[in-house]
Amino acid sequence: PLIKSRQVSIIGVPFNGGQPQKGVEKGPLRLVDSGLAEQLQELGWEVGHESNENIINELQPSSDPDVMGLKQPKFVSAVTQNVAHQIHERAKQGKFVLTLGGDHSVALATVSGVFGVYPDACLIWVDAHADINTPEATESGNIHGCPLSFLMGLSTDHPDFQWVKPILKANRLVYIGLRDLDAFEKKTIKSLGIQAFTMHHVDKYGIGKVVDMALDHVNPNRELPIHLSFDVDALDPSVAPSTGTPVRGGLTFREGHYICEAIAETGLLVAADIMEVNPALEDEVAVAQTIQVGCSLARCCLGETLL
Ligand code: B3U
Ligand code: MN
Ligand code: MN
Repeated sequence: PLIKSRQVSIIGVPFNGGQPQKGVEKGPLRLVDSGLAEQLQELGWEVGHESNENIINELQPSSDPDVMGLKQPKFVSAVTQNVAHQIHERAKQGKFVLTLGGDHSVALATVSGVFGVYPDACLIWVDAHADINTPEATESGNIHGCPLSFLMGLSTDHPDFQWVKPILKANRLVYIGLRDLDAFEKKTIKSLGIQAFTMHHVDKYGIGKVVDMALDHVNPNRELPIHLSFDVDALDPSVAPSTGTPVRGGLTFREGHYICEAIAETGLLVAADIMEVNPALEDEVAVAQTIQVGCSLARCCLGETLL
């Protein structure tokens, strides 16, 4: 495996500024409180944990008006730039980086940090949404719908995100689970030739073939480092109900886990994000279910089901 140390660094990012709903900032601590660190130790990993519970509030600016149609740009920028450095340091130490969101704008931090250390990495984005809107194109203004456009250099003129380097090439990105795309996003995926496996493809080919095809595209020789960014809304709402923008017709429990298992099995996974768990949404049973699923996806990424 690429991570030889068997050390994992859990980075909690209790941040909600990339979208309007409160509660997603409580995701990371709930995942850890339910025993995630101990579970990973059980799998033979040495576990470090940085909760970032104190830094986020300090980074909130007193005034943060919309800029170029984006909401809370200064807050999102400050938090993600800060966390990007932290993730870069951990990855550089040879640790597996497990980031717990927080909303998906935090991928600005995870992908920047990880690709700074592994420039030839590929990114597997598991999500109901494509998160590739530009400031010009976004209809919501929510930055969690935009991180990939910055990381790919499609949005270079926003003053608050000049620190984001365009490190992600179209042929190093693959999507799985898409089913709720804006018109601009569809057009962009097509025109850049980004490989995308929607739920239609999961139905058509089955998840085993989809993951094989996804890896064949971004990692044909199975030699490049892999970063997995998993938005729990990729899962069906019956599997992960407590998330901000649930969309019907998502991945089953097994399909979601299969993705993590198959990627872990390559030995090339160096970083994983578990994003958009919102413990303030739905009832306690739903929250507990979503937390459990988040933990078990993370464990699968770290080899739980490998013999
Ligand atoms: N594409 C829409 C909706 C959305 C994106 N990500 C989530 N929702 N979670 C947008 O706001 O950009
Ligand atoms: Mn997302
Ligand atoms: Mn999503």
